Amino acid sequence: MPARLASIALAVIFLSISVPARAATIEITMENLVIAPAEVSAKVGDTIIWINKDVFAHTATAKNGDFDVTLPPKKSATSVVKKAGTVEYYCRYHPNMKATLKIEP
Ligand SMILES: [Cu+2]
Repeated sequence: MPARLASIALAVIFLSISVPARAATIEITMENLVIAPAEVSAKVGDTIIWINKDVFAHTATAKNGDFDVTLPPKKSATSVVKKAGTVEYYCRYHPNMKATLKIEP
């Protein structure tokens, strides 16, 4: 009996770890004045890691004002996705750097 209880307990522990959908972490890199990937799908609650590999500063500035992340040279920053929708963003210093974030609820 104790062995059976132990296996049930293990199953409960396993389920409680694996069932909740864990928020994803998404990396977006800025290198040589290019944002990659240019289009990313995310969900509310996901974390975005912005990585600036260039030797100058960039920003990730949402056209609709939802976020504005400043990235000093060779630095990274994180932000959590809070609102659903398709957000176009760009770099304020290099307006040719553009990308899209598709956020599902
Ligand atoms: Cu830039």
